[in-house]
Formats: sequence, structure tokens, C-alpha cells
Amino acid sequence: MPEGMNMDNYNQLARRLRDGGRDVEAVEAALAGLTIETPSWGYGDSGTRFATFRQPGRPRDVFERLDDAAEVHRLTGTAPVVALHFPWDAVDDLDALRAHAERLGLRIGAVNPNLFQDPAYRLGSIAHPDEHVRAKAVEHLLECIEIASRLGSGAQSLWFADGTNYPGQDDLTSRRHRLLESLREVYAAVPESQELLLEYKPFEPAFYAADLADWGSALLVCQRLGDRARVLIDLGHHPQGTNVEQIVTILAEENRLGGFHFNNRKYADDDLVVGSVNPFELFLIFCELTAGGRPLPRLTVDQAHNVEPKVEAMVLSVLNLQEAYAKALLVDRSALAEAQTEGDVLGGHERLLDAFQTDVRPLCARVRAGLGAAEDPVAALRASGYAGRAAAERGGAATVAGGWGR
Ligand code: RM4
Ligand code: MN
Ligand code: MN
Repeated sequence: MPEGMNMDNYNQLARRLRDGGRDVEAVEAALAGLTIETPSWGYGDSGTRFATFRQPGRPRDVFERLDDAAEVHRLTGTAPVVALHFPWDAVDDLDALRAHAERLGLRIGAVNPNLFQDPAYRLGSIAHPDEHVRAKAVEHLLECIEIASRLGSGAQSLWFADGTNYPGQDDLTSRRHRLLESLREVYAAVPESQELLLEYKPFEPAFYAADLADWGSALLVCQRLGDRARVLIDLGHHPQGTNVEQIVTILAEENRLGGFHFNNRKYADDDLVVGSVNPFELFLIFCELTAGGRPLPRLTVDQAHNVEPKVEAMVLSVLNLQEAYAKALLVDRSALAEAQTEGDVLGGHERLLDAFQTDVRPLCARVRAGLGAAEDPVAALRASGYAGRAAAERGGAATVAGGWGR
């Protein structure tokens, strides 16, 4: 077990936190209630456009992807919800899929339609110049609403590859009109029990003008659609240097923060393990998410594991989320407010650093133990032989040419 996780360390930490006026029980209770949604596609094959390295033991279908998600939940105690992607997760019998999830103690999270792989979508989907292609795209979105209802899911999570690669390729105004018209038709069919999440992305696969390039564009569309349309922030979908935590605040204030796609990046949409490159940014995001006692929005992981073992990568992501949340809960909010009121520039900054630099691993381990999960999930996973059993049952490795979702 890493040094940070033993019980002596917990007792020392709890004493120190109490001495500093922190309500340790309240922090532990909030942490125990954290719910992370993991993505079915993060367990299956994914790669880069260069190659997809098939890992031994990779799940062969959505049922096995749910099995892997259940293992992540068993170890972390915090991941009882799974986001699905259609048609990647398509099955003949949706009731059987729902029953399988329930047997595993899981719920189905957001349903993610796929409008970027069919050859018809070469020039876009809901903003495509050809009305027949737009109709096909809308039909898929309506089908996903139906699927979500059957699976007990509360959200449609929409991301569009739509956009143009060259100036003059298509008319920007017309594209916006088509996008709005298609989404109005979709929103009208979304039942009260579901919300519509709109994810933005500045580029890729469209390299000149993505139709929903930023949070402002997504927000404006949501405001046109209705109250249950909200913006989804993917941490890999901003230009370098963007202050994501400030976007969190603005959207939350407008009641338009639908949720997150957590991952981490160094350069672009790298889809690396949450908190692996920039844990401070993750902490600051949680500081804004928890400001003023706001309820947390939907918190989903969106990762593509190319070279790392997928279940372990997901476990590590959930652990990093638990730690970021725990640290945000430890911020001394009244001391922070006092420093801010007094104009004590670095005093406020130091209050954040106090929390960020606290080693919360013993506290998280204790909360996991209370949930019946593992104190040290990565070590428990490695010791369990889960990966070896999956490899024996599901088969071996191979490399295929590039491409996603195979
Ligand atoms: C996109 C975006 C979406 C995801 C696809 C596969 O970059 O992050 O959320 O569904 O990738
Ligand atoms: Mn995403
Ligand atoms: Mn992405």
C-alpha cells in the first residue's frame, strides 16, 4: 500500500484537519456521495489514427464492457454509472442490457449518439448541406432518445463532428441555421426525464470551422432550445491556456452546466488519465464546482486508452477525481473569503494551496473502505488477477490499422 494510505496517517491527518477547523465527517460524507460515470468506450478498443493496439482481455461486447465498469466500481466505490455510445453499444435486447447492468449494481448514464463514422457524414450530420443526411442524423438522435428511455438513462450527450475544413467550403450562416433546426426537432422529442447535453470542441475533425467550437456557441444554442439543454465541458476541448474553471463558474451561474467529460491532455484532445498531466487544474475545477454548496453536475470520464491497461487507467482516473474533490472540500472557505475581502492577494491563493497540498490519500482510502471498496484500488486490482482472467476468457491481442470503436 502506498505510504499515504495507512491508518496511522489517517489519524494524523484527521487530527490536523480538525485542529484547523475542518469538518472531517462532513467532508467524508460528501466524498462518499461522489458519483462518477465511466464510459463504455473507455473499456473497449480505441487508438489513434495510426493504430489500434488490441489489448489482451479487452471486452468483446457491451456486456463485457459493463463487467469491467463493475470492477472499477467494486474497487473505487464511486463509479456506479456507465455512459453508453450508440451504435458502438447497440444490442438486440435492450431489456437484457439493462438487467445485466442492474445485476452488476450499475445504472446507465448518458447516451452518446454517434454521428461521425457513417460515410454519409463526410460533410457533417445535423448541419450537412443535404437535407436527406440531416434527416438521417435526426432519426439516429430520436432513436437514441428512445434507447435512453428504455435503459432508464437521464441524458442525451451530443457531440458533433460537424464543421468545415476550408474557408468557402460551406456557408457558415446556413450551417448554423441547419444545426438549430435539426436540434429543435430533437429537443422537442426529449422527455422530461432526460436532459440534452451539448459538447463543444474547437477543432478535429473539422479544421477550419467547427459548428460548435466553444462554450459560448453551445450555450447560445442551449438557450434557444430550452431549460433542459445544457453545456458539457470536455477537458480536452479548449485552446491551450483556456481558464476552464472560469467557464465552470459562468455556466453554473446560468444553470447551464450539464456536466463534464473528464480526461487530461498536454496538447489537444489527448484523452489521457484524468489529473495525470495537470492535477492543479482539476482541483481548481472542483473548487468552482463545490463553490456555494452547488449540487454537482453529471461527472463523466471520457478517455481513450491507447497504450495503458484500460481498467487500471479507469481506476486511476476515479481515484484522481476522488482526491481532487476531497481537496476542494478541504478549502477553508471562510478564511478564503476573508482574504478576498481584505484584498490579500496571495493570502487567498495560499488558502487554495493549503488544500491542494494536503495529502488526502488516507482520507480517501478510509472513505472507500467505508463504502466496501478497496483502500488501495490499484494494488487490489493488480492482486486480484482480474486482467489475467479476462485475457484467458476473452482472448488475446492483435494490432489493427487505425480507427476507433472497432
Ligand atoms: C470526441 C468527443 C466525444 C466522444 C468522441 C468519441 O472528441 O470527446 O465526447 O464521444 O470524441
Ligand atoms: Mn468528450
Ligand atoms: Mn474529445
